[in-house]
Amino acid sequence: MLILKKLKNREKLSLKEAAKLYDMDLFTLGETANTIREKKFGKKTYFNINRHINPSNICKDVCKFCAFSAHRKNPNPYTLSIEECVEIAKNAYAKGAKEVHIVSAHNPYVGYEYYMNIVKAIRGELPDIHIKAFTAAEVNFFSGLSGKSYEKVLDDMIEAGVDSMPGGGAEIFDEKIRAKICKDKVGSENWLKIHELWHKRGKKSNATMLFGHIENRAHRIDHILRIRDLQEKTGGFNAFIPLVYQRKNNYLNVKKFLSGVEILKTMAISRILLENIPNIKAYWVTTTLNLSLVAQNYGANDIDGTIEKESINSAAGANSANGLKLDELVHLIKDSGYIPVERDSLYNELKIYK
Ligand code: V47
Repeated sequence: MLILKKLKNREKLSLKEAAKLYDMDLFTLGETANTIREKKFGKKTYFNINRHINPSNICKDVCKFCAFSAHRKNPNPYTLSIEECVEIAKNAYAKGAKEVHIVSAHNPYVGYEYYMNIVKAIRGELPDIHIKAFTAAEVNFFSGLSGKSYEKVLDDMIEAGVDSMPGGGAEIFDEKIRAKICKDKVGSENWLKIHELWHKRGKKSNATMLFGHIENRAHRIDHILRIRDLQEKTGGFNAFIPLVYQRKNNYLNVKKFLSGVEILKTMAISRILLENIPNIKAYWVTTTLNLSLVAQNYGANDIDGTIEKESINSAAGANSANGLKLDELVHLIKDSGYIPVERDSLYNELKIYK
């Protein structure tokens, strides 16, 4: 098969060729993806010790897949004070967390400074912790809120103490699907532009893809290839994270859900098409723990971290509200035949659990 031959020769696939990957059987895809994975990482699987902080769930936007923001199906609005955010970060740090992952709903009532001050206050108390904060969707929202350019917002984030950006808000880049699921959110071009500007500042970020809702396979391929193109220009993405759509408490009326085979094929295809991105993360929160462990054989080399508290996906039905204990994570990776490696947020290895 021509595509397989091209892949073996490490040749770049065109959109048309890439779209045919889903027609291949799972085992061939898995074998191809696993070869790339093992060449890069052997049997190592990365995780980190982190803490998610979601400062507010009050949102000016209405994304149909979202169960986190306060609305009819989840009517419990909250906004944490800056002091509360700092307390959460300090407690997590005391328990071993090396990263805080800060993502908020787009709360228009608290003001631009609120967001920057959360970062400044955490940085002031915890000079060593890695602050991964604010998706490109938030950067776009901050820009509208403050009248500042993307460039200025990103510079302010760096000055406040943000180290890297998470990959959220990408959803699916296809403009027609995007208009149906999250029409007021940052557009695809601007999502990519914001990451490009961030990378130009010498900073790293991740990229996600939300799949398993109303998109089709071609939309996923298109999404992955747009990420591949930007990575070719900047080299600034550390990880690609295919997020499996969670169905509860939201307004997307999805009737057909993905099979495990389709999820694993998507992991494998991500690994195959994104050879230029170092890490493929099977985020255990949306992939489920069991399937994340299987995904290690299908290209994934990272399963995120202990998290401690998770609000966005657990609101939509994921089994992640209270994170995962370190011991459990380590044992699960070991028992599945892989070597657990604690990493920092920039993928430096901190501890190998032999
Ligand atoms: O952008 C919202 C997604 C994302 C649902 O960069 C949903 O390391 C599934 O981006 N079903 C936020 N997904 C989470 C995120 C993330 C997570 C872990 C690590 C990193 C990283 C980034 O959650 C949102 C959106 O795409 N999301 N609702 C849902 N119902």
